[in-house]
Amino acid sequence: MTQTAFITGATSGFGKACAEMFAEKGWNLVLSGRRTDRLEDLQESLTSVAVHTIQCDVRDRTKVEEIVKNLPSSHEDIDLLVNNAGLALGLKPAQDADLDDWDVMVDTNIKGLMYMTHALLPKMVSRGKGHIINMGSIAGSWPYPGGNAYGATKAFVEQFSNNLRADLHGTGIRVSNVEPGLAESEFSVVRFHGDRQKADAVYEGTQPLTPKDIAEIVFWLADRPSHVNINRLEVMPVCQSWAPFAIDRKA
Ligand code: NDP
Ligand code: 8X3
Repeated sequence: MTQTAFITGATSGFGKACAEMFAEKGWNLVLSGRRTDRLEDLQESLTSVAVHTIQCDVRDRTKVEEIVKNLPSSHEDIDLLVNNAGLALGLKPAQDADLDDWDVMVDTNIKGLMYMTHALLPKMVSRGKGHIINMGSIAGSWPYPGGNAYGATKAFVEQFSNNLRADLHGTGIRVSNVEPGLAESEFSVVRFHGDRQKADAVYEGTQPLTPKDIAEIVFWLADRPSHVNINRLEVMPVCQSWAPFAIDRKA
């Protein structure tokens, strides 16, 4: 029986790589994002499976509810939701950060993920089948300067994932949180508001994770036998690890 995955943020980076990976493995797909040209390109390139694309801003609660309610019959049984749409904006210390950036991160990474989950869960529960894979981050567990609101949104994703598991006990629905570290995508271009030079500098001299690395992990999680739930999976490139605690020493 062909399975169907709903991947948010499929127009770039991890989401696009997941779309390609799941298509290669024969899954039918619902792909969403805001950029219609990218969705059209995906629709054209992924010809081996049934692909349904939806232009949707996950911050729009009414729209999210509407698109889920109006899924075509060919794609209405969602076996996997990859809650991937998200972003970081800014890397300034909290005292200098732009409050609008914080609003967008909270609205997308927290509220958008909640809206998608809330819209799709009832059907999964009634079918007694489903898997939600949330895209967290190492920033949800480990603080770093400038991570402020972004890291906090990903900490929400981690705890929300755990609490979903508690609520879904006995339903057969699986929930996993993937927590990647440094990975090259459009993430840093977005974080630095389009400043490509600043974005490139993030990866200079490193071998970061690739979107394909993450897609392989997401597929592996989904492909475990149905009695196996990976709760959280943290992954960094080898070139990344932790720094010592910062200590302010007065002379
Ligand atoms: P990209 O910027 O390459 O992709 C982000 C995707 O999210 C795009 O498809 C974008 O689509 C979509 N998106 C952003 N805002 C919205 C919105 N309001 N509504 C709908 N879709 C939206 O970054 P990544 O692939 O790297 O990021 C994917 C996820 O992985 C994010 O949640 C990010 O926080 C997380 N992550 C990234 C890491 C990294 O180092 N790259 C590490 C750890 C986690 P569009 O603009 O078309 O709407
Ligand atoms: C993205 C990874 O380290 O830039 O979530 O926050 S990091």
